[in-house]
Amino acid sequence: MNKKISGYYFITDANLTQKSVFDDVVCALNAGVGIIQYREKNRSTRMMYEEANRLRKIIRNALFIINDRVDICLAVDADGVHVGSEDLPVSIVRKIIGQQKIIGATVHSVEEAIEAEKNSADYVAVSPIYFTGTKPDARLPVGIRVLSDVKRVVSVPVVAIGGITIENAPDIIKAGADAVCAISAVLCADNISAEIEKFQKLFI
Ligand code: TZP
Ligand code: MG
Repeated sequence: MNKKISGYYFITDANLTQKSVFDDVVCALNAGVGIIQYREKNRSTRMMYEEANRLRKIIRNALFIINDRVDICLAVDADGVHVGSEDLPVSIVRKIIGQQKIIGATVHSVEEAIEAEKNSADYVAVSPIYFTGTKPDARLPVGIRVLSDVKRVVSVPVVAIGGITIENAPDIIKAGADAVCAISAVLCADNISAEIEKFQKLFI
């Protein structure tokens, strides 16, 4: 598999799901998404491992990324891990997971993006672009300007996240985002696959 970090980037959310995280991932796969991140903040390590392992078995044609947890990434042989400023530093994650796996890093500024790339992040996620109610501890919105500034200075793919909707996504892509994550906009929709397809069309 040779998938890139581009297009619509799907992230699970057990609080927003209407059926189950597993059902949501199936909808994302049916829409042909290229990247799926398992993001779980409230379960025991054992339950996370079991859920991630179950997802690993069905995610074959998309990149499978684990949020926060390097151990779960290795345990289920996911394709990579996504870390933020409160997780293990990117340079340490690289030492643990080796050269083959993907590391994504959340950044809030140009300086953090440069640092993440220097430390071998494979992509950076600029966060949050706009206000979001989905992540209670999200920082203040950085806006579209930081996104375009980051795009100008790093050579790794740039992902945009936070408050993204089908209405504002075109501007975000114009500002340089290689990929967009939109959690509530997709998980709260009546038809998750159809909603994802709307985002995917913006990249054609
Ligand atoms: N990281 C930064 S903002 C965010 C995460 C996980 C939540 C984005 O959710 P939404 O519903 O797309 O604003
Ligand atoms: Mg994190």
